[in-house]
Amino acid sequence: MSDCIFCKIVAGQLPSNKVYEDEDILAFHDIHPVAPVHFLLIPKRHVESLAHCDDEHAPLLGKMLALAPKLAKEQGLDSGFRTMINTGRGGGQEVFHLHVHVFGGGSHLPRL
Ligand code: DGP
Repeated sequence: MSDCIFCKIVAGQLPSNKVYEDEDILAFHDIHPVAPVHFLLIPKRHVESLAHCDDEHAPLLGKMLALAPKLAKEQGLDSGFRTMINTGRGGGQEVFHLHVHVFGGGSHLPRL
């Protein structure tokens, strides 16, 4: 998607503070962190949101979620972390390229 910010980050056309990369997935620090550590896991291939996923995306989604604890540990989130996927405008999504927020650190996160 030529006008997608995260596709541009994947393509190296926009900078990012990278946490992890493989053939399918990129992880980088969020530009507006809500906690001392806050990074995003995204698929390299453009997928608009979780609402645009079906069975075909299950391996990719599983890979993304399975990476979250590994990367969180590497980022020093030893006491835990929160994962969040905002989906659609009603779900607070602002960038329409699927992403998993992973954040934590500091004293505590607010209760949901
Ligand atoms: P969401 O509301 O779930 O769509 O969150 C989008 C997140 O993406 C938000 O926390 C800020 C982050 N973000 C937006 N643009 C950029 C960018 O250009 N670089 C980085 N690193 N993060 C961005």
